[in-house]
Amino acid sequence: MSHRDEDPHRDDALLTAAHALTRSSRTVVFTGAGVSRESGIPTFREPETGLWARHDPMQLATPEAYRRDPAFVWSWYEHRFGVAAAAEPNPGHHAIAALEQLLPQVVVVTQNIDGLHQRAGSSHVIELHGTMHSFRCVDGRHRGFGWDDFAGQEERPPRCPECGDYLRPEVVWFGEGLPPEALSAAQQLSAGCDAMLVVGTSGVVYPAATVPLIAREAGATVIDVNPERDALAQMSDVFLRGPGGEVLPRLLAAVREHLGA
Ligand code: BV8
Repeated sequence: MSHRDEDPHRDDALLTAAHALTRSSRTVVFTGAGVSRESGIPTFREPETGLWARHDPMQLATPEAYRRDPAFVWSWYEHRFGVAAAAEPNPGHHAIAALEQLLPQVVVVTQNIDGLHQRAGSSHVIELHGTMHSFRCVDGRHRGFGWDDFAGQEERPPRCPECGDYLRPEVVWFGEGLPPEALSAAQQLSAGCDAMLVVGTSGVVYPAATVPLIAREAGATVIDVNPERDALAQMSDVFLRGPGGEVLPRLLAAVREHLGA
């Protein structure tokens, strides 16, 4: 299929994408920070506000930063947890969840840690970079703690209820390996999918960024949804320019129309 870099307001690009999705028996939706942008959660490419305005997230999301100043890094996650808790899934998240009712198999592979896909109703979500909703002690011996497990503690970062070591979020920091089972599941699904819908990612963070490349190598139709025409748009079969919260509901409507649903 030739590359189509079209304005999603022109029907042909949207119809091409909808047609590819309706013919797909195994669909992967690969998302990054951009899919949560319209829920009010800043992407990594936008300057943070407040305390973190002078910091590059790439410098904060590292084990070194946590070792250097655990309380500061912890406060960044506590802030982001509050932003995510106050946020609502946007129409883009909901459209992705609705695809599950229309297509045979839809799996979401996300780089995000905000949990908004699950809150929108997506039932099969692979979190490549972990989650901010679960914590472990620094050496990883005790895992799966929730915020309620240390609500009574004043100290920040809180201490592991089992061993007293500092707790940290169960996210993947730069320089840390991705959860092997999540990464291999994502790579296998990408190698076996017929269509991949890529939403809101700059595609610069590896090895997550290999996900759409694996899909393309396997012959899947790759559809990229992004306001910016970036490197991923170049390698996609269809590029739908625009914010996910606007483009995805239109794409969902076109899929419904295709299916006569
Ligand atoms: C590792 C969790 C080794 C934490 C994150 C080659 C191979 C392997 C590794 C590397 C490599 N080269 C370099 C590396 C190292 C590094 C890396 O990739 N660095 C980059 C910067 C070059 N990778 C790693 O360190 C990884 N680990 O390789 O370890 C190893 C292996 C085994 C054993 C031990 C060690 C770990 C990477 C994971 C880091 N953790 N997140 C947290 O969230 O706090 S990454 C974090 O940043 C996010 O999760 C996300 O993945 C990434 C930012 O990417 P995006 O999601 O794409 O967001 P971004 O802001 O960049 O872009 C937003 C997009 O949305 C834009 O395109 C924008 O146009 C668009 N947009 C805006 N508005 C909207 C929109 N789209 C739609 N709608 C809108 N409204």
